[in-house]
Amino acid sequence: MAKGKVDYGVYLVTDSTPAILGNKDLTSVVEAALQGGVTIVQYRDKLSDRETAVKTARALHEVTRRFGVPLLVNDRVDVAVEVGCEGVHIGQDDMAYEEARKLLGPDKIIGVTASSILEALKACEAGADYLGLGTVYATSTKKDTKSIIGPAGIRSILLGLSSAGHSIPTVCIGGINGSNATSVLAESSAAPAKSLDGIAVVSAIVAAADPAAAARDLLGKVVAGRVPDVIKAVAATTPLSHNMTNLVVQNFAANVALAVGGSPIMANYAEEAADLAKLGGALVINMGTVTPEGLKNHIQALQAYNAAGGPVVLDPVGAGATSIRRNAVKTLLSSGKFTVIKGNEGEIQTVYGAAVTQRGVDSASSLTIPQRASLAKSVARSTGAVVVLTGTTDVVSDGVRTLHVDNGHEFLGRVTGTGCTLGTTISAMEAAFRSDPLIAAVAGMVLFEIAAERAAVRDDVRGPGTFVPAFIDELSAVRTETAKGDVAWLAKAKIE
Ligand code: 3NM
Ligand code: MG
Repeated sequence: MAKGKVDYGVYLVTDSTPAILGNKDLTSVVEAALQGGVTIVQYRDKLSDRETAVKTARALHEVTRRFGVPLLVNDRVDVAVEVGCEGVHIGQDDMAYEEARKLLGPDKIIGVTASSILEALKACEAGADYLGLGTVYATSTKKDTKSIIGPAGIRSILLGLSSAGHSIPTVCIGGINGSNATSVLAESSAAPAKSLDGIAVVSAIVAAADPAAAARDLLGKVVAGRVPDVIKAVAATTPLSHNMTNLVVQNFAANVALAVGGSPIMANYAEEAADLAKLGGALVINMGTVTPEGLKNHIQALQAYNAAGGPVVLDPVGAGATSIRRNAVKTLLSSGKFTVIKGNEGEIQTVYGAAVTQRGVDSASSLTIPQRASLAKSVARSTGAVVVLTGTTDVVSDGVRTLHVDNGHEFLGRVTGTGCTLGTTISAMEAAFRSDPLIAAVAGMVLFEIAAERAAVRDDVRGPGTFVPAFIDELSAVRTETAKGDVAWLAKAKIE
C-alpha cells in the first residue's frame, strides 16, 4: 500500500466503549463500514491492556487488508509495530513524531492531530503524512478536547498551510455526521487554495444502527464535496478533449466539450495522437462506428496516450450487438489501459465478458441495482479502470469505492448521442483532475445530469428537440457558476 496513494476520504476512528459500540462486535462493525465505503481505519482504544489491543488490532488488520485499506493505531506505536499495520495517529500529548518515525521507519503512515496553524506547520515540517484537524464540534465521544475550532478554524488552518506551500492531506474530526458533513466540507474548504481530503468520524459510524449505510452516506457526501474542485480545475485549464468518435455525435460532442470547459478536437486519424497526447488532455475512444481501419486507429491512439500518461475514456457503444464489436472490445482491452470505461448495462456486461474469461453475456438482461454495483466493481477490478455504468440509477466504481448517482432526466434517453457526450464530459474532467479518477468521473456525471434536469424544466423546452440547446446552455451555466464559487446547484446531487 503506497503511502502516496492513501485515500483519506471517509476516515473511520474506532471506539470500543459500550457507550458508542454498544454490544456490537468491533470487527464486524469495521467490516460493514468498509463495505459501505470507509477508505482508512484508525484503531483507537485507550482502555484495553496491551495484549487485548494487539489481538484486536490483528483482527482488524486482517479485515482492512482484505479491503486494501490502511489500518493505523492511535497513540500506541508499540502495538502498530508489533502488528505490522500501516501506521499510527498521534495526538499532541502522545509520543513525539520523531520518536514514532524512528520506531516505524520511513514507509509507515504517521498522522498528527493539529488544532492550530502552528501545530499544523510544525507537524508538516517534521514530516507527518497527513493531519487530523479539530476539534470541529464538541463531541461526547472525546470529552477532553481542548479547542473547538469549527469549520472556520479548519478553513484558516487550510489557508495557512497552502500559503506556506504545503499540500499535505488533511481530514477534520469532532462531531461530524451525515447531517453536517456537507456543510462542514463546504465551509472548511479554503477555495481556491485547499480542500479537506476527508472527514474522520467515530460515532457517526460506530454508533450507527447500520454502519455500512452510514459509511455509504458519508462517502457520497465526501465525493460530492470534491465535485466543485474538479469542475474548477477544468475551467482553469481548458483541457484538450480528443475525441475519436462516431459520425453521429461529432458536432454535439464538440459543443458539449466546450460547454463544460474543455477544448475539443475531433481527430480520428491516429497518426496525430502522439502529438495530441503531449498537450495534456484526455482521449475518448468511442466505438460507435466500428471499422477495421477505425480499430487500428483506436489501438494506436490508446497506446500513444498510455505512453504519454494521458487519461483515456472507453465508450464501448453497442459492444454486445455484434461479434465484430465484442472482439473489438477484447482487442482494445488487451492493447492498453483505460482510465474510465463508460457504458450501459449491456455494454459493461460485454466488457465484463471480454475482461474476464468469456462467460455468458446477455445484453438484454436487466440487473437489480446491487447486481449492477457488483458488475461495475468486478469490471473495475479486472481492468483497473473506473467504471461508469449508466442507467436511471448510475453506478460508478473504482473497485474499492462504489457510488450510485440518481440524477438525470428522461430527455437524455430521447436524444441521440447523450451517452457519447457524457464520455466527452468525463474526459475533460479526467484530464484536469488527475489525482482521483473516480471523483473526476462522478463530477462529470453530476454536472451532466443536473444540467439536464435544469434544462428539462425550462419554460422554453417543450420536448427533446428544444432540450438539446437548453442542455448545452445549462452545462455552460453550471460550469460558470461553479467556477465563480456558486455551488448551490450541487444541493440537487443525489450521490450515495
Ligand atoms: N479526536 P465523533 S475529536 C478521536 O479533536 C477524536 O482530536 C478528536 O468522535 C480531536 O466523530 C475525537 O463521535 C472524537 O464526534 C470524534
Ligand atoms: Mg491521543
